Amino acid sequence: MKRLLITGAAGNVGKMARERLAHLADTIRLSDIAPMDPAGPNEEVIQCDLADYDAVNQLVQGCDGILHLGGVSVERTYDLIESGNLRGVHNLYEAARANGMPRIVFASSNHTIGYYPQDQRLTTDMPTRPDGWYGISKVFGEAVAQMYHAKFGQETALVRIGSCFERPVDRRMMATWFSYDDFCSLMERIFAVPKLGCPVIWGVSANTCGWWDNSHVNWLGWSPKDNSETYREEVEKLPPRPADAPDVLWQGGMFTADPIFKD
Ligand code: NAI
Ligand code: 15L
Repeated sequence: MKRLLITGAAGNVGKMARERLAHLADTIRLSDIAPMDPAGPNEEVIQCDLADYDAVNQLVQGCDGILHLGGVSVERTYDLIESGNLRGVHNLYEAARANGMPRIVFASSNHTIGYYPQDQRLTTDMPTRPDGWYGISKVFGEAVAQMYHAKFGQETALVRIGSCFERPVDRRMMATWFSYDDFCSLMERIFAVPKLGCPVIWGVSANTCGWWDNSHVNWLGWSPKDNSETYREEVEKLPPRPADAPDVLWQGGMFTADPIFKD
């Protein structure tokens, strides 16, 4: 690839991707609404709001791949989510259509299916059950990507990320953990395969007690290597949770207990 755009580059996953995915393109273009570290060699840094179409259109120009991590990443007010995640996704897909349809990775979320119980195993063809406006915004993003694929042939990997952190830090994450190594190897495969289409992919490591079946994307040639069991001992030391706690009942965990935020 000549130029890969990473949105949300000031965020947790964005900073990790900046460090670890530089080899994917000659130039990495980094963008966020928040300030970022200055550009290093082979980097471009452009601060912009995803809700501003003209800025996003300029941002996408000259890019042949996009890792779209930018947007509101937790439950917030509808207005905030509308701006970053609804208008932002609209702007990104319209800008991509105007600029040669670079392949996109859309950072979707397990909160698209947060209201499934933890004792159910899921495939990606099951109906969504979002657990808040944040989850709804990710369902919206997936639908936008699918429509742009059907209408225009725009390719997107819809990666429903579980919990992308250095290590699992609670019991629920024993099922949802997505290690940085596995995240990076998935990105490598997504940008390497000759034909991608618009698959939904669970962004999760090879956790023994995981909930999600990725067998429909075996053709990607991606095998996650990490397993949360490595951290079982430290996670089991945490205080036990009540049997009726949201993070024990629901795949979306504590997000299911969030209110509808008004400010
Ligand atoms: P984060 O909140 O650390 O990073 C998101 C970045 O997007 C922030 O730096 C923020 O400034 C930027 N942003 C927000 N609104 C924006 C706007 N209007 N214009 C431009 N930039 C804007 O989130 P994190 O953890 O790095 O996640 C990255 C992506 O992956 C997010 O889209 C999140 O929804 C998704 N995801 C992450 C998971 C995780 O476990 N970290 C799990 C599931 C999904
Ligand atoms: C998400 O979608 C969030 O962006 C992230 O902050 C985590 O909370 C993650 O899901 C999770 O469910 O663990």
